[in-house]
Amino acid sequence: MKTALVTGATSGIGEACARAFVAAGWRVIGTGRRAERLDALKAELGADTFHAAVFDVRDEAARDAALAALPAEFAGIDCLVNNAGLALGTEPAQSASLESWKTMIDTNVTALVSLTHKLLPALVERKGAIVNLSSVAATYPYAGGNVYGGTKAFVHQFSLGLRSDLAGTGVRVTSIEPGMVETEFTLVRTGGNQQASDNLYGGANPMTAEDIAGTVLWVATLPAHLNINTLELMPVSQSFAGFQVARG
Ligand code: NDP
Ligand code: 8X3
Repeated sequence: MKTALVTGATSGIGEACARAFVAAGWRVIGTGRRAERLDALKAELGADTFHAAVFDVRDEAARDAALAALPAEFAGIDCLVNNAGLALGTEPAQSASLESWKTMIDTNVTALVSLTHKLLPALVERKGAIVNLSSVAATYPYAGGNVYGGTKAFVHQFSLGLRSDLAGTGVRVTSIEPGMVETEFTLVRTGGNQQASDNLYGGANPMTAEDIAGTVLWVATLPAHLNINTLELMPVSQSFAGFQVARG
């Protein structure tokens, strides 16, 4: 039985990944700050297959304590799903909050890098897999995407760099780059504005967390000689628009 560690399993894509991996016969360590949600997932999925690890990904001491306390059967990690992340705000850079920028960098970049660094030796030993959640925002800039897009571009390029360094180890690395997925993402981004979230997803037939979880599971369970480097997904309703021109 293989084990996946999924960061950000209290909601959205991470929660769907936990369900998908367990349904496929994996053990899952699910992480997040909201203990009650992880407890509910544990009650649903069973303590034999789901372990709740409650910590803020930015808190390395709390993370290390949670990893050190893993039950023996969850201690060998075969797949790291670096999913925990967020966008904060849609303001233009010139009026954005520096605190929000730092929170996005600390969460989406620094914490992801730090956890990956921590688990790499074990992943090499087990010829494991790393699946990183980037975004279409890594490639396509949009107004108000500033630092969020920058963090996801980092995740994309870090994933490719990892592949280079891991040559010959058998460890697989993938950058998953979704467009619009209906989760709590927009609620978080707007500071809890349900109307803004409903307006964005309403009538758009967006992707679901389950769509992305199915893709993450597919990537992680491909034959061992195959590596998906990057995988970009959008709902059919979402596509590209042209450049803007400021006149006058
Ligand atoms: P959600 O807001 O639904 O879920 C985010 C998850 O990240 C939660 O479980 C949350 O847990 C966790 N998280 C955030 N900050 C921290 C922290 N400091 N410490 C621990 N856990 C944290 O959003 P999504 O499921 O949509 O997002 C998952 C990933 O997918 C993110 O990296 C996002 O950037 C990416 N993505 C999302 C897209 C979308 O359209 N929804 C599109 C492309 C990429 P908790 O709050 O309990 O700590
Ligand atoms: C989230 C997708 O398009 O809202 O990463 O930036 S988008």
